[in-house]
Amino acid sequence: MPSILILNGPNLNLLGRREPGIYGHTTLADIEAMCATEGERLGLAVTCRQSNSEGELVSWVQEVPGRFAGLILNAGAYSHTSVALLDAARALDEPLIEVHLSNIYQRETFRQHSYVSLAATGVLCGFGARGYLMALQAMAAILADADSR
Ligand code: CA2
Repeated sequence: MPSILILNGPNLNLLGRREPGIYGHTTLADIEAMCATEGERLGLAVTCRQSNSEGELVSWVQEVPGRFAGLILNAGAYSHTSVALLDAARALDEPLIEVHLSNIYQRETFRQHSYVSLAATGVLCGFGARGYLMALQAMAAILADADSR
């Protein structure tokens, strides 16, 4: 069964407790449980990790080759600032799907650019917690396509 790594960046551990108007009421634990269930349905083994540290996220992205078939990444605010995460993401051959809970294009100008997007296979934003499930579905389709070639 292919393994997928889901990484969440800074402050996403606070989900559901503050700013529900922007990010909803779902907690990160809820999202991780939903992803595990959806992964099972799709035949994907899902590993979820969260860090507030840019360096730890970079190290985890570097773990993908050889261990995971794909990466789903919500790098939080580092999406908009981190050339280090972009460089790590660019070193991957595996599919990378970027997720944001909010529609970053409806928000402040500084959130409307993502370095991670430059290395992403695709980007989902504005679908709330459902975006992670959509990313898993897209990942399953991408991996199935690659298998049939
Ligand atoms: O929309 C997204 O998923 C974001 O990646 C969430 C980040 C934000 O910096 C990005 O621009 C867009 C923020 C993560 C959650 O931050 C919270 C802060 C306080 C309370 C709850 C969540």
